[in-house]
Amino acid sequence: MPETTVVLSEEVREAVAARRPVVALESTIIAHGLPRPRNLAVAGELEALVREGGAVPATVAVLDGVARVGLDKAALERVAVDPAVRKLGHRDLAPALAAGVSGATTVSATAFLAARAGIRVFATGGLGGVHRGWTETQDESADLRLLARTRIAVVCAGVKSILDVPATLQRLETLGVGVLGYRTQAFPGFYLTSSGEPVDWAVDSPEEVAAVIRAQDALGGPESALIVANPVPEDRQLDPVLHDRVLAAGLAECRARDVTGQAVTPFLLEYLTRETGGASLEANLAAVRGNVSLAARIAAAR
Ligand code: PSU
Ligand code: MN
Repeated sequence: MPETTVVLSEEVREAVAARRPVVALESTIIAHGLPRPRNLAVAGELEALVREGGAVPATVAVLDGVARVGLDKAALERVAVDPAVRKLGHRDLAPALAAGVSGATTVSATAFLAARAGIRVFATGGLGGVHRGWTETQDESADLRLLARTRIAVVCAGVKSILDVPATLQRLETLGVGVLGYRTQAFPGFYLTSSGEPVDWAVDSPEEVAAVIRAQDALGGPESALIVANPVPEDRQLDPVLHDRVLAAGLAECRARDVTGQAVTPFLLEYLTRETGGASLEANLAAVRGNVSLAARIAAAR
């Protein structure tokens, strides 16, 4: 890749070169997943949490046609406040670079760029996956296919509960993406501590996750991600009854308004925030914070 296609910040470049701990962070959650103006404060807070955990934060985004790994303060602010910032999955990167536009990167685009930059650990809120009603809409997040081809550990609170969680777990199995439950035997439910689905492998410490990453590297073979599924603490989860009720209404609203494609996930996240009086947002933030802190400890344990 030409040196100007993917640009690492000086701090990230030096840390990667010296094999110091680095954690990649996505920017779609900042630009399209959280309400303004809180999103800017959260962006800074997440970077600070990575540092507290002993790692260098590398938030990823595309600015004026340049893919950037590691943003300075001004760039982070642009991602948070500029309404022209688009949502970019992996497949959108080439057209965005060619057109010279700016965009926030989803899990698929972030994982791709972070892995290219030599970063091994990535934290987000909840992954994309198979949407409910998939048989009609064929809406499956590009996150899954990309994670099947990318060697990176992704710390997340499972997949977003707006999705068809059992179908998403099936797809992850088919695609050969490993899933570890972090201190849990149940796959987390994003806003909820548990999705009710089991996981095959559970780990108890950052060191154990690091050992799995080392084993994956030692095995070699086809590249694929490792999902570290870290549940939101029970006392921070969204009330499950409220969750189910508001989500059902949100899904119906989504259909009634014919919201499709890239707009579905931001629409539902915003709907839940509004209709739960902000409670879903707090659960989302608690999950993301926990994931970012854990990712930093995993990166530091490698
Ligand atoms: N996690 C969150 N909030 C978000 C996302 C993740 O807590 O907004 C974003 C991620 O960028 C993920 C995207 O890749 O939602 C999935 O969107 P879609 O379903 O359109 O692929
Ligand atoms: Mn989608």
